[in-house]
Amino acid sequence: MISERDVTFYNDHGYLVVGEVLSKDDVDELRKVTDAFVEKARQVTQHDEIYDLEDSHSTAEPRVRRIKTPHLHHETYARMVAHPNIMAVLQKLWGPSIRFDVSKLNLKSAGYGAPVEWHQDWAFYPHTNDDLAAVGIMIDDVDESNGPLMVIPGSHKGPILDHHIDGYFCGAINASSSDVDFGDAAKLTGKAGSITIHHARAIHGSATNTSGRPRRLLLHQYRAADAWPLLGADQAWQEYRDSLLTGDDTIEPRMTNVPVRLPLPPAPHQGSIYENQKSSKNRYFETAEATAAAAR
Ligand SMILES: O=C(O)CCC(=O)C(=O)O
Repeated sequence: MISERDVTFYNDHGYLVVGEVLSKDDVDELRKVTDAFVEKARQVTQHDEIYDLEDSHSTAEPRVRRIKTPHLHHETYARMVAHPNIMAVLQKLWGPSIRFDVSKLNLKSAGYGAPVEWHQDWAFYPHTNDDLAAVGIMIDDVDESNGPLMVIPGSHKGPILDHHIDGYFCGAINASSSDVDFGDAAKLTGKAGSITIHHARAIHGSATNTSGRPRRLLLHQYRAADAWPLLGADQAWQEYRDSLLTGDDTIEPRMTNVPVRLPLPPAPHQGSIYENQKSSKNRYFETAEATAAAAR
């Protein structure tokens, strides 16, 4: 699925886009299932186990920001977790033994889909080694105008930046006090059925979708089987072991020299990264609500 050149690119830059990973049938099915989930959100009035809602959500106009753990809620999403093409890409990067962590589907709907402030996934879940990445399946065509995922090239080799505010974790980098040049960000665009891969230490974020087209990205978090979460596994032991998708399991974590900052004490707003980031100050991306308020 990917070449040695792609591996070198990923190792140097901390991200990769791979085209034609999913078939058109897979993409059509994902769209259909996702539309049905959004329709069902009419009955939902607040965040729950499945739905994370936009601030402007209503039953008349259901606005879903994220479907949480979609692989647990529909067989179509579950089938994508160990998709052979995705496994082939990850094995080329890390070797044979791959473990799944969790999935989430960020909808970033046309016209208002919420931004995600700059952050490093590693700030949320440091491990004993950093063979960890998030794979984003593009359910829609993604271009520069519908809120592509953006990554600061090479940032996966740098420090873990401060993701705290007022002494609490907030899941976002303070854009005005960091010396990162966010203008350097690469925009991860591609046709529906492509995937993005970003290293867990890479600085990334995405803007409000002000275009007339949705940008639905189904994100899967994966790790090498020998990368152990420093905060401990969320699941029961057997469930953790069952999350091995390919290769061999081990109870001997591989330790490497990685920078760590713990996401503690926890963010005051819980439930999703969007909620965590609510307490951040000096936001980089303007929300649709802020744009509307400024226009009034
Ligand atoms: O959906 C996006 O553009 C950003 C995804 C992300 O970084 C996250 O959900 O943690």
